[in-house]
Amino acid sequence: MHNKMRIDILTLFPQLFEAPFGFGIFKRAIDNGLININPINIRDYTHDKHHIVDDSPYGGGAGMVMKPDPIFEAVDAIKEKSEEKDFPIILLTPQGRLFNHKIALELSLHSHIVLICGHYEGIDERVPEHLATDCISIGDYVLTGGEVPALVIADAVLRLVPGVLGSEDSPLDDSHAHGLLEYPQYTRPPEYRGHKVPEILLSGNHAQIAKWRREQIIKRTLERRPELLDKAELGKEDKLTVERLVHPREGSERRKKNKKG
Ligand code: JFT
Repeated sequence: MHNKMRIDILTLFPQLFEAPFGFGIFKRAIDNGLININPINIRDYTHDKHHIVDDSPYGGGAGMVMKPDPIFEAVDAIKEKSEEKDFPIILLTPQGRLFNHKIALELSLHSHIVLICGHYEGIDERVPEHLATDCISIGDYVLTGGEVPALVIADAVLRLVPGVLGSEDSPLDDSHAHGLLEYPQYTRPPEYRGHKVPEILLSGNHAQIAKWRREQIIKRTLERRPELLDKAELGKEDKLTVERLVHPREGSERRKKNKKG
């Protein structure tokens, strides 16, 4: 089992990756040698005088397409140095499979991954067909390029590397690690602008607090992301909570009244 992770990011804008990893949790992890984030400028792998990385599309059409050769050559250079022989080479693209926590967990098991970011109207299809081992999208909306998706993936994966979060926080506690949304959290003051913290949380009754939190998890997930409940493995108590929320208690009067026929 590895304990370190390297992410190479192929991009036309390597500076975009400086600030996001230059502070807080990721800075500490880099300084401690747990993770290595390595932006690589695709333009460094051109051979012409003007370092051209794009060209007009075959068959016509608007805009420019990224050339395959600098990207293939940049990956060749990475392959020559890599310690892991079957590392994932991931292309960020709106045509990829949808990213989620399970994919983040799978990627975090590797000691080395490569992310390829494109721009313009897209990348020559030979990159997804013959170079990338995986194509991923972070969601159904349109961005200008693959850099922000690469940041999202790097963030989600790197925080799962042992030691990155420190010893206190465990990625096992994550919302989505258990497939449901989290319960609401509060801190001081107990009342702010007339809005009170739920009384149960100030009661000191830990059993009741645990029960309330579990109900909040079910309630929120049902209201905001009901499709997550279909996939989740619920206990008996959770199922009763769902039942109670979906069919709020009605007197027999009202039930008769609603019944048709
Ligand atoms: C957008 C993207 C993802 C992901 C890669 C490359 C160029 C711009 C573009 C926009 C519309 C149609 C190209 C990218 C994404 C996402 C990823 C590129 N563009 N064609 N947008 N939205 N969720 N991953 Cl290369």
